[in-house]
Amino acid sequence: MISATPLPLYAIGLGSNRRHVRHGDPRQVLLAALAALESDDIEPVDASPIIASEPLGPSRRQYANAVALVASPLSPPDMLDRLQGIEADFGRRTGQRWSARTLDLDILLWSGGAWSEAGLTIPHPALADRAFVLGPLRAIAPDWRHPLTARTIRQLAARLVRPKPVDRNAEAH
Ligand code: A4P
Ligand code: MG
Repeated sequence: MISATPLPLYAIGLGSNRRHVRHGDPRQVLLAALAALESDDIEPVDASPIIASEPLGPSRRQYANAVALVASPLSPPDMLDRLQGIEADFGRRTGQRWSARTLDLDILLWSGGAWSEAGLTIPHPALADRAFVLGPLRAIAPDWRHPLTARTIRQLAARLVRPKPVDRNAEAH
């Protein structure tokens, strides 16, 4: 009998700011990575547009960023293993935090909720602070609620662009 239980969903963040010798510029790296995600137990559901974003951190090269929604029965640690295998296939250099990279794949959200162990935290801890993640994520999953804050992606994205209120005390002096 075919199970009626829907497969868990993952939101996967993709980033690149280096050319790949075969695939080409970062945008083409992400297109190749989206194709590489599909497998027997990872089913692509949707993909955001690919955006260009200014680098956060020390790297000076622009990034290409996107978010994919995939359905998969894999547990979060198994999904992370799989993503790290794909990163390695794309020639990612490891060891330098925030260095220029050919391909960075992060687990942003999982429909199972939160997960926390050494080396794996879901939701991704920086999710709510990063426009280059929330923008593409809003394009494909605006109503997904962050399991820890209960805010939707649409709300989190709106908070990032809203101007900060004027500090009236500071103004008075
Ligand atoms: N890890 C823990 N939780 C997760 C998760 N939910 N998904 C661990 C994926 N990995 C997770 O990550 C280091 C370790 O995080 C992994 O071994 C895994 O066990 P990494 O990707 O190997 O190292 P990193 O990416 O250099 O460090 P970090 O802190 O993950 O950096 P980020 O947060 O990935 O940021 N600017 C723009 N415009 N666009 C970008 O995409 N990306 C970064 C990297 C910096 N600036 C950027 C962008
Ligand atoms: Mg990362």
